[in-house]
Amino acid sequence: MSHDDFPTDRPAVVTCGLPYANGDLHIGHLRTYVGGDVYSRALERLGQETAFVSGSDMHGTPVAVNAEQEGVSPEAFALDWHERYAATFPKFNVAFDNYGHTHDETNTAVTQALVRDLEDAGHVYEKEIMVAYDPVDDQYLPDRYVEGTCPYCGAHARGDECDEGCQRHLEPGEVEDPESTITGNPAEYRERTHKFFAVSEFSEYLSGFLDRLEGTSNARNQPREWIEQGLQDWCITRDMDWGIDYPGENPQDLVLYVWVDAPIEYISSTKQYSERVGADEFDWEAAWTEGASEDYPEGGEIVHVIGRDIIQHHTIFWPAMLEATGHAEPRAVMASGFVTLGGKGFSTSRDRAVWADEYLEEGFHPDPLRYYLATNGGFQQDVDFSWEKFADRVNTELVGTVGNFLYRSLLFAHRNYDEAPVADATSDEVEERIDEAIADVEAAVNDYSVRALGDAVTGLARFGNEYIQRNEPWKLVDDEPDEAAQVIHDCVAIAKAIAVLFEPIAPEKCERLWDQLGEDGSVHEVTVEAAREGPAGDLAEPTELFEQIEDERVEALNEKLESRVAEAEAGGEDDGAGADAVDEEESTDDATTDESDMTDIEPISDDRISFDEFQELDIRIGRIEEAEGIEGADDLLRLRVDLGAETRTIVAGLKRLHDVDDLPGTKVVVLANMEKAELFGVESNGMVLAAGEEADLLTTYEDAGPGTKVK
Ligand code: B3M
Ligand code: ZN
Repeated sequence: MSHDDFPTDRPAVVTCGLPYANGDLHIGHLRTYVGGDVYSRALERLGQETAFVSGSDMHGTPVAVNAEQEGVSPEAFALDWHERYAATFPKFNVAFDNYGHTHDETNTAVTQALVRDLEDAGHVYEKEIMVAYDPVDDQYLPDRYVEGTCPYCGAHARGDECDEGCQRHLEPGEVEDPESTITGNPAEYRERTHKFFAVSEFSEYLSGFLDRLEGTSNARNQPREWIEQGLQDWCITRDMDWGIDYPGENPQDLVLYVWVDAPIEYISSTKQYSERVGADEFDWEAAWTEGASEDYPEGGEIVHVIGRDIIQHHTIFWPAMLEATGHAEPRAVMASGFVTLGGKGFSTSRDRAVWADEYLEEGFHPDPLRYYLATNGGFQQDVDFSWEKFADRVNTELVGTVGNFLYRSLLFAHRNYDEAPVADATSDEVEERIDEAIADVEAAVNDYSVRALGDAVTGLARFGNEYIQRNEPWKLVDDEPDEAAQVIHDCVAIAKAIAVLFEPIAPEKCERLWDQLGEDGSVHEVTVEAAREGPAGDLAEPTELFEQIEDERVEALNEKLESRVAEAEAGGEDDGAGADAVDEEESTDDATTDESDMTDIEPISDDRISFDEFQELDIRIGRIEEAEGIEGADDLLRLRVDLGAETRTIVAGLKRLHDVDDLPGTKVVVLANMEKAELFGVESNGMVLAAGEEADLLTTYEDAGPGTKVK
């Protein structure tokens, strides 16, 4: 079966994966939300009735573990983050029709009802399983409370996901050599009775579903392999307090697994939207429930926009749950690649990220970032962020192509004519080119390509520049006023089409353009038909829509980012001497201090290295000659270290932990062939080795002098 092309007569629901309410958003997160927002706006521009929904993911161990580490209740902790997210998305013009959260009444009720339906339909059974348990702390250890080894690939894994290895979802009891993430205690496995959803019964259905599924190809290919390998049933309960109570018979006081109630928030959030605007405007039941609407009994067009790490949940568990309970089948899953920095993944704990707030605090407008995230590479590819690449795209495409066309044509039009529709109609050539751009947008939507949506408009703007250049209206205006008027009319028509077609990507900028064009109402309300209608309004004096980003600005941004990342990394390597770790330590609640004292010893790694690998480390004795602070860095010292053959500058995170004046004369152990790094403008040429949170410096007993090799 193939789906009808968009726009269809059925309502669409575009959803974005719910962010866990447990930490700052960075531009890697934004890629999914911007992608979803661009896509849902594009559907609306095509005239598709669309609800765009999401919410915060409040439950589960990612939230509970972080709340516990901060010494606050998971509810207070998650609500705080939820409110921040709800305030952040609009700042990036990510305009959800409803943004709820999984802990609210709607989602609790919808989730419990759906799980009852699952039980009533006979798809849930009980099973005794082994659950990790911390005997010292007398606590069960679900999901991220436990770490160990992945039974499939041998990588270090969290309890519910092999996040560093094969990316598989792991069932309770699967992780090997378990230990508690909170206390570090080795865990035992204890027998408990849990509820299981019989996903394996849906293998055949899911194979068919994947054949019908649209979106990005990664969302079909990976799950096909999982089905071939044989699906396991899915444990849908957890031994925790934080979560939605399991609805039926529940003597062990279990809550539902977070991945049960999280996707159900897609339904709940749509319901809240319907309740707010009225079912006449948007009917959530008709969109989500099979048979609720006579006109489209199969339900609405459900499009899930997610990160590529949660494909399994959205293409196996979730559609099986929907199928089992008479809900609409998702039409498409768009799974985005990650955003990386210098080729490495973002890391919240290492501060290796470009934060959402940070971007705005730098004074940038959200729309250029939206453009960059939407168009820099295919949606499913990973994208490496750098300020250079960002500035380059902004300067060449937004400023040089789109902005330049708009400004030169609208300025010329405004100076020479009072009103925009200076000719009777748009020329055939331009009308055809606008039609082509509209067709490109339609194709992009049906290909689920947000990048192609951007290309459709830059292509049109490029044509506009070429058109105005070729026709040179400035030469015609005195002697051939009719011809000049036609050219200008055409250019304003192109500008109007750009406003409409670029709205999904740059909504705020396009609204401003709409005003400059003197058009009525809001560009957020029109469809692509408006792009065909030709200009109608009185032109206002144009202003430049996009701002150039200068090279010096890029350099400054890079320096800031690199020092921060390097400092965070140096902090990590010094095992706690960096700013991050110190801050975390300082903010640790008293109640947990004892616990962490007891459990500071990290397990000794099982990953052996060869003697040859060890030989690659050039470790030397050094003597600190000078030590001084570095301007702007709270933790770092600039050391001059005598290594026998030469004296090197080394930056180390020792400032808060040592008396700076005592350091000169101290013998230290130095990793001499450590990669060079620049921290706060100082090049660090080596690494001073230190132990533990207090950065206890390694030294020698006897009189090995500077330069002596450690072996
Ligand atoms: N809260 C976030 C993640 O794993 C998770 C998504 C839920 S979507 C229903 O990326
Ligand atoms: Zn694995």
